[in-house]
Amino acid sequence: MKLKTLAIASLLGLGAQAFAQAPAPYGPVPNDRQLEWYDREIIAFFHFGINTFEDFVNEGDGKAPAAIFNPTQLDCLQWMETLKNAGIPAAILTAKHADGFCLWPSRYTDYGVKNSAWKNGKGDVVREFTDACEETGIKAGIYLGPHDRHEHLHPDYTPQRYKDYYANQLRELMTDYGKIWETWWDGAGADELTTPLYTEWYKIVRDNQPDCVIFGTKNSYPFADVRWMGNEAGHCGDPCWATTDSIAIRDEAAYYDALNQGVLNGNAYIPAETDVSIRPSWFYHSEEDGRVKTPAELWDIYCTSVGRNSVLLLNLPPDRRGLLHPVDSLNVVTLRKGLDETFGNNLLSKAKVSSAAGRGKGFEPRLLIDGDSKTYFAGKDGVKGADIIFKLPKQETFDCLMLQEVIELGHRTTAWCVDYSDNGRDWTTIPETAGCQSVGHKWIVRFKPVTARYVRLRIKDGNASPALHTFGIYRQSELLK
Ligand code: OTN
Repeated sequence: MKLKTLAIASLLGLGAQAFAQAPAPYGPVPNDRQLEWYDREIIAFFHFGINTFEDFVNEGDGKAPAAIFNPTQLDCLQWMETLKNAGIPAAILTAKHADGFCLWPSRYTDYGVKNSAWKNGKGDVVREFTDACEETGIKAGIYLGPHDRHEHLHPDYTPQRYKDYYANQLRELMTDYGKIWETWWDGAGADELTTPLYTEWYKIVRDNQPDCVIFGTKNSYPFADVRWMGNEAGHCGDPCWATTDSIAIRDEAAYYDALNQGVLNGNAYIPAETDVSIRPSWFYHSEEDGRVKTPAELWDIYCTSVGRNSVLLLNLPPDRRGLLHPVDSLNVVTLRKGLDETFGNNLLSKAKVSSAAGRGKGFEPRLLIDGDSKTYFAGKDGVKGADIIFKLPKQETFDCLMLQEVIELGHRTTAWCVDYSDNGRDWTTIPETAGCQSVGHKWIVRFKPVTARYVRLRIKDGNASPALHTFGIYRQSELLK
């Protein structure tokens, strides 16, 4: 981690004179779970369950007979192969969706795989999923839907009684399946489940899986490492702050704004996770085979999620065979190829960099283009602005840029833009950057192609002096168009 590197440099005696001191963090900062989560960038969501075996059902009522669950060729390694080719390092499986059907042989219910036709009731999808994750180095996550329509049908159902049922199932999943990297507490239909219920469930996660990122919303929000982003269309707000308020906001519109945009200088660090399906539905339905999001649509979503300081949780629903459909796989792998082509060539990488701003040795502006996310440019304490000029070896045409902040040091920059010039004296602001505010983990802006010899990153305002580790300009890959 960059902060550690600098601390070691100063311990070795390189510090006092040779290196300037690192800036102090500003405001709430990410914990280690959040830092690891941000670096995933894209997580796969696998909605798979009894709904897959019903025609056009996405929110089952808990009454479908367990026997109908019967994938003919389930192969979780096939799912992982797509993730490996798509550069997706983590995945979350719906172990139980709102219909209550359990993909593992839970000791606490008969409603699940053990009463299905699949493998004569001897199968365990969660086991096959976590084993495949382990074998391929993918980080496994579990969605255990808090809302359970099947249990609601029980004549003695009360939220208090359900608390123990859910706790027992959560304990099975948090203890019997190895390391779990994320749990997902969907807020859909779960309003009656109060924060005290979640308090007990939270302890089960934390005691057994200390590194597990918790997605929380509504009444589970006090335990959240990451928040819901406010819609399922992939559109984070602009700005999108990782900070927000830890107390639930009563007013509905303000609540959705706080989810979508965060709260500048909010008192808690709870970044936004963006859940969106590659198909219109969350579960697979063959009727939607012609409506899979294209690489260009996925690129749009990537830019308004990962490129807006969020992490993309992309749903790839397995079909009735228990396999990913080839079009879903192809499109997400093409997205990765397009991302690699686009961001693999920073047109600033050979530029001469100059700035009157700068903290001193160890924090020079050229570190913005060295391709190393552990080194960074930082300004002087108390100076919130900075102009950094990049002179390219020759004129370049570009239509995309990316800026990344040192998130360990908090949300610092709050207003910035990018200008271009042919002579280094007369500058034009790229219009799409004129209102840029938040940076955070990654901010991407796309625009009409610009041709220029000079580029200027202009940090206009901040909570504190800037600390930025990467800046680049790019041409968008043809694969993404
Ligand atoms: O009808 N809904 O419940 C609904 C419609 C559209 C978008 C979301 C929802 S529910 C919503 O789901 C989120 C995850 O996608 C979070 O869990 C929210 O807390 C929940 O209200």
